[in-house]
Amino acid sequence: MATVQQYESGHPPEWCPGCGNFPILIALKNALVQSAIDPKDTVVVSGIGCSGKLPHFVKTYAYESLHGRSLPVATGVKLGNHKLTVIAVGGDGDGYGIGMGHFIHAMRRNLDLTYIVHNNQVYGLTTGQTAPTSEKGYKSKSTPHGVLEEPVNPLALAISSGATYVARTFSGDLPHMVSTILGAIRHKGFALVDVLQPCVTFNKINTYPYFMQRVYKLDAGSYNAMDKQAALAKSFEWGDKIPIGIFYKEDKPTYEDGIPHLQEMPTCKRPLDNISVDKILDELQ
Ligand SMILES: Cc1ncc(C[n+]2csc(CCOP(=O)(O)OP(=O)(O)O)c2C)c(N)n1
Ligand SMILES: [Mg+2]
Repeated sequence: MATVQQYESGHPPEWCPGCGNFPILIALKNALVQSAIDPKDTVVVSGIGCSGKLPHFVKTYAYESLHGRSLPVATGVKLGNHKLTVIAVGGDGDGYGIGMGHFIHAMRRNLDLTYIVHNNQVYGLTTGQTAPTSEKGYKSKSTPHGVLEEPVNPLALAISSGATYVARTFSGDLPHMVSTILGAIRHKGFALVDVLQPCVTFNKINTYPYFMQRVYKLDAGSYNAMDKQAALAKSFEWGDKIPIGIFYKEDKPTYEDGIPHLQEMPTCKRPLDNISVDKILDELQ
């Protein structure tokens, strides 16, 4: 079994002091250790953003892709070798803004992926513009009079689009993050982990104290995460109280389960002996 030290890449993160990305990175490494998956069988893929730097800081296979494109790349990796554990990470702008189409379609497919969204409700890397999850009225350099739109509700979208593990956690609660991310990695199907991640530099509204006063854990004893309607209703609770935990969980076949050749072996292991590259090239001309 690997140790947390074995997941150190040797590149220290350059996030702002106090950034909620630090505990997410620690939680991911601890969840990977507890998952007992060999680091060489793990791929972490990101888009672009402060959060998108994360693959640099974890010693697995890694890919920092384009803004909003972590899920298409993660999908390609998974279909190339479905034996790998594939984890996509990125920001709320990356996943719920420019990457929104990919987000919904990846969930419809129920690919066996873990998707961790560092939801700081702001564009961090580009110095503090309003994001799709910024609260209505949020003022920033891009919306100086306050944003007019309603924020995107990622959990409601995930539950209604076909994701089979839909969870929210908080970067101020390390044990909760570790168990939520570990559950997502172990889950067979598309797992969304939306992390409430204060941006200490640009978001002066959704701060650590803001969340400390509001966040509460869904009660595993009384809350039934298999009830889709109840999960959808719960996903709209946001205000004086903000629930964290597993909102929805379902066991159903993955996209990979429906692809015949993957039942024999991973795509990357298929022999190429009887494939004529010349013939394919001729057809393409
Ligand atoms: C196609 C494209 N459009 C815009 C950008 C500029 N850009 C880089 S990161 C980013 C938003 C970052 O916000 P978020 O995804 O929430 O990540 P954070 O930095 O907050 O972690 C933008 C707009 C880009 N790199 N590529
Ligand atoms: Mg952001």
